[in-house]
Amino acid sequence: MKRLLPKEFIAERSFHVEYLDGAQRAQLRASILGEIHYTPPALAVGAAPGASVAMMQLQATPVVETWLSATPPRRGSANGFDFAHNDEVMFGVYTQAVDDADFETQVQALYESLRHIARAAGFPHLLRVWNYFPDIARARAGLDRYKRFCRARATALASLAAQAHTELPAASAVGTRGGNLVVYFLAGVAAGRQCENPRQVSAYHYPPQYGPRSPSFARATLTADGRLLISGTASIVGHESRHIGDVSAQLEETLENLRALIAAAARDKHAAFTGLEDLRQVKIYLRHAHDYEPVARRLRTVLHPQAQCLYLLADICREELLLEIEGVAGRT
Ligand code: 3EB
Repeated sequence: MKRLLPKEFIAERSFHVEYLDGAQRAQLRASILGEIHYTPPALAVGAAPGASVAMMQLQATPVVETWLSATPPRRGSANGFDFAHNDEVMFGVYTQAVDDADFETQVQALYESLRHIARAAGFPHLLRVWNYFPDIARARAGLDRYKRFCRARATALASLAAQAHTELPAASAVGTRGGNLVVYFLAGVAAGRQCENPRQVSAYHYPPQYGPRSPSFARATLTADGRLLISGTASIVGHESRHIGDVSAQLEETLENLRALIAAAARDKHAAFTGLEDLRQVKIYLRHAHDYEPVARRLRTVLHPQAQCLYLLADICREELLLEIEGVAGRT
């Protein structure tokens, strides 16, 4: 028996994400909060905020990550961000060429703008952030670009990371093979609830071997309407990478992490989901295109038959990691 949702989680679905093809998007154009294109990109169907991310899609049918609003969104732009919002949630996206020498200044400034824009529009609660940039492993002054990114983001988000409780958003930070720095976010009028994974050290408590500032993100955010926005999840137990060089073992460890996170979130917050079968939209980042077939075959056996999957060729932030999986869980 599934527990009923407590009252605080009963709400209309004011937004959701779908992975759609061109024809489906054209019909929904007035409802689009934002859209993220991967390679090959589809034609734009309207004036919604969006970005192109230089990651090759590996599944047979290319799709567009389409964030939809239950009510017609209002759109605007400020400080390099394009955004759209309804009465409950704001979607915003930033695209710029990376400036390698000044990357940390660039990241810190964009995060400060992001917080300012969202707060000023009435969406003070950061729920979920995606971070994509090229050359994630490239070193400068002894630090790779991901560690530099983490240092700059930590500075900008420091006030969200109090000792006992964090208000950090769920996140992904993944390397592209070219293109721009793209950061996009969801922010809410209502706070989400941060969830951590009992199998993993919280990323914001990673020890200094992973960089001078720990990564500023929560493992997942439970939204006010009871959906779980799950951060990029990899074959990490405690804080250490597991199964170096073995993609199928990394996949199983990652699935264990996802199961543990979903179960912990459901237990703590009385939410109506329990396992991998509750994942509705799933993004799978693979370092090597040749891992697509075995990974997709295995995921078809564990995911819900209606789960939408988007496979992307990408660089994971630790060089030994071969895959990373994120998603949205929750009955609709
Ligand atoms: C990890 O668990 C893998 O820095 O925003 C996953 C999700 C990872 C988000 C981020 C990094 C980030 O540490 C990497």
